[in-house]
Amino acid sequence: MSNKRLEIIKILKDSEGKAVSGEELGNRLGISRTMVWKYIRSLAKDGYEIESSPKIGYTLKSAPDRLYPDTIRMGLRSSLIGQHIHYFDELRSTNITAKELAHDADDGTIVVAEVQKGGRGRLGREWLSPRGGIWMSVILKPTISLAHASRLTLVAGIAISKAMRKLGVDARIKWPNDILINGKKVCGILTEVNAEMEQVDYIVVGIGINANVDMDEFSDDVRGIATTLLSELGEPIDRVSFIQDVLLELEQEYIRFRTQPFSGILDEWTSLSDTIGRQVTVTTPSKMIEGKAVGMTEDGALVVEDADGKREYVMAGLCIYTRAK
Ligand code: BT5
Repeated sequence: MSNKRLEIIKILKDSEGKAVSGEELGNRLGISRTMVWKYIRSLAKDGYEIESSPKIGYTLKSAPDRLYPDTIRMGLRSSLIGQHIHYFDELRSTNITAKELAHDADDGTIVVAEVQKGGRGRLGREWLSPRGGIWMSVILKPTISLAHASRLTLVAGIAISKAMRKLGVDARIKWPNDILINGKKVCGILTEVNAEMEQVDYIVVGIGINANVDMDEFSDDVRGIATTLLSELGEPIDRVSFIQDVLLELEQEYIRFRTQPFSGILDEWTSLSDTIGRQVTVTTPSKMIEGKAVGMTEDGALVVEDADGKREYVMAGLCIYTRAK
């Protein structure tokens, strides 16, 4: 979006429902009233509802519910994550596009799509991504070893839960990569790593959030296990301000990750965890582990203790709760 269009939106937003004359807009932007009119028309084409009354001026009635980069950048409080935004109305998967862009991209670049046609979870599982959700991938380039890459999933989980909790929902993290509200999945995280000689080249953290998604868009299977922010809150959220919040929380956690001992992040993860303290069954490709989830290691492995006190450490797997806390 051109800077002039952006400035017009900003001025109209700041005037909080009061009309701004074409003359004032023209003066402030250093352009003619005819040019102002042209910009207003092009904004209307993109879904901005702008009332224009002769002699009085222009009033912004509503902005489109779109995650346009300029709209996100306006009011963005993070200074690294989200500085570069690649936006698509429709994509196969933001993770695929992020991996294509990653090599030449700056740390903190994000890829966002309104709809994904081939969204993916772990092990190639399908991730339903209809309109109204937040489907994005964050490209990160920390100087860390491959062994520590999975820690970024925990970092993202903390950031997203914190942003959701600010909306007033009881978001909790289910190991390893789900965010739940009242036991139902509202968000999934898919972290993919590219490394050379044990040194991380880039990490793509794929984040799928069921924000303003209509539950009817889901298949019966997914409807049974999923929830959306819309249905938890009973009204749609402002996706732009929410994504700005997620990016800020993510940046703060990312800085903490790079500058402080990992133990602080582990403690926070544990306090937001839905899994620790529960009886679980974790299925991995090679075995099934049953017991109580008692903690998490520095590498992101879940510690499961059986009835005899024997401990197993699980890096990845399908975790099912077998009994309530
Ligand atoms: C995940 O996998 O939870 C990771 C999902 C990551 C999605 C993001 S969106 C942006 C980026 N681009 C991508 O292509 N992916 C990332 P997993 O733990 O394997 O869970 C997958 C399972 O969740 C599926 O088998 C379904 O049962 C269920 N599921 C599918 N769509 C869902 C949805 N929208 N909400 C809740 N559950 C869903």
